[in-house]
Amino acid sequence: MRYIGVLALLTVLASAIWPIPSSYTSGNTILWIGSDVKVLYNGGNEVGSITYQIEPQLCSNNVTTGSHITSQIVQFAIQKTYSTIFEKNFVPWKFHPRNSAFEPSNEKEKQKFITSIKLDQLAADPPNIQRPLAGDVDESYTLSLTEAGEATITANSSIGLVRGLTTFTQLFFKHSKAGVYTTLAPVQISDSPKFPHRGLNMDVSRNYFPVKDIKRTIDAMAYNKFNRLHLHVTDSQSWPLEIPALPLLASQGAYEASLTYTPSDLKELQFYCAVQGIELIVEIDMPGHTASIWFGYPELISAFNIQPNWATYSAEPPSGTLKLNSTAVDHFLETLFKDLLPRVKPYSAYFHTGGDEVNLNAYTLDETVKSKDPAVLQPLMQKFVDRNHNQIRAAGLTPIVWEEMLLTWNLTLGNDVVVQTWMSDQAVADTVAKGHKALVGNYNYWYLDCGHGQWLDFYHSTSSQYYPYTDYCSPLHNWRLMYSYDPLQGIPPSQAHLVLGGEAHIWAEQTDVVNLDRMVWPRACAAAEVLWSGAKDAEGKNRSQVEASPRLGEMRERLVSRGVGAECVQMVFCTQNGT
Ligand code: CP6
Repeated sequence: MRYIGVLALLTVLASAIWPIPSSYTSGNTILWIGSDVKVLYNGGNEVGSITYQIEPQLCSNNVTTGSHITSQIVQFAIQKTYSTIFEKNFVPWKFHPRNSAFEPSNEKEKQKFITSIKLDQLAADPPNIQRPLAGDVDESYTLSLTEAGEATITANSSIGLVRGLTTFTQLFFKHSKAGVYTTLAPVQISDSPKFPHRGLNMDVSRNYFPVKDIKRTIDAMAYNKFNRLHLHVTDSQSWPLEIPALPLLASQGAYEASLTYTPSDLKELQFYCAVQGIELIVEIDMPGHTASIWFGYPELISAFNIQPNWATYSAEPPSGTLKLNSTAVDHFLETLFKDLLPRVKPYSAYFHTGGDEVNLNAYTLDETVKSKDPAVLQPLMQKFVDRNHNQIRAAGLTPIVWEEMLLTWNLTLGNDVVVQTWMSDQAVADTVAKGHKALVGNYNYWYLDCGHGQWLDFYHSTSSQYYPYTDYCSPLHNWRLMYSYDPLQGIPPSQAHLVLGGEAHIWAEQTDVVNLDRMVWPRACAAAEVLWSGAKDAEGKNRSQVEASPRLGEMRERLVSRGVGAECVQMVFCTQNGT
């Protein structure tokens, strides 16, 4: 009890920055901030001092050179900082005892104001900052706010400044009468990420999500210092991605003609990510999870929609797999890559070729194979993957695959290939033991699709088949379970550097735009903090959920005030009266 009491006291003294910085001290001096505050970038030398103006949203711009995007990153960050602090802030009554004077007095003219925000970028951005390989971009920053009202953020890259400004916005509250203030000066923060790859995987095939909802998700990601949006943009159920060179993919494979992502939609999302320090990684899952290709190009697909036995051939209805030994499939993929990879490359270092849940039975019906013998299939799969990966490398990109390609199929993959694990902690250990870079995201912890009642089962009307995932959601994947997951559990320290980070996953069989926000937030915040701050505290113990809970509650309020429909963490009583 005593221990909890100490933690509660700390919670009151520290403010609720999420994810928690590596080092952070604060005081209790009140400072106000007004929208006339000057923001100076590199002493005004490089792009001049920037004062706030509401500009049309930066979106579908082209990125050409590193320096070009640097000024867009900085300008976007400043605009967002202003709108976050002055237009989308909240009154923190939920975090103070009722009937108490929880706010500073409103005699603003008697109070001290923040005079300036200095942004000092100590090094030029690397070229292609918007398409980093892991670790290429230094996201660390320091933040200081003096009692005299001088704020300074220093970083080695523009993205470091973005991360620092994101933290800066979390120091402020809206006053119930007027103005915006912090009670925490002086503040000293020095912060850097534990893992270079901090992602959210969003499945936009099982249900369609409009661009504007994906952009809201990107904003919420940036607010949590996530830096990778993995778009699982195709699957067996629909193919929403327009490929101009293969027009039937989307025209036949999307759920409905308007439910597609045009090349300009993709570019808008890529750019919207890039200016916030997020890399948009495209996945075209293959050879499994491809039944939606059948609607436009049936000759390429084996074992399509076998009724009522789809479950014999695939994980979900409809079944359907790219044929494994087909020159028509080879040509199709060459055309697909030639169209898509040059559009991916300006904004991403990676291309994800999937490879999960391939069902061997589907190849008994594939006339180019006619076998389910692994000894027959394995060399064909090796050829299939090698051919694809060589094209990806030729386009200047690095392949990512799901763990099955390495661990189930035992393929020989290039050293460059990043392996995304999902089935177990053992899979992470096995991947790095083979010398491969790994992404984590164990489905028992970081799969967000298990929300409220989802995935107990589902019923496919055409085939009259029940989907039998009866125990996957037990225990419920709540934020505390997600917070307890350590990407490095069971990994020898000598191989830890191969764990690039991980992703939380929102598979969308039972998520659409109506419940998107509450399925993802605030549970994904738990993964974000593990990935940015590490799963262990300074003493090497698992981070305290008791400490995190009220801080997450405040983060949830910040998300809601920014227009994200994040679920409630707990009742107001708990935070109004201490943890
Ligand atoms: N879709 C795809 C899915 C899943 C995977 N890949 C999945 C599998 C098991 C569970 C949840 C989701 N729906 N393409 C696995 C990577 Cl429990």
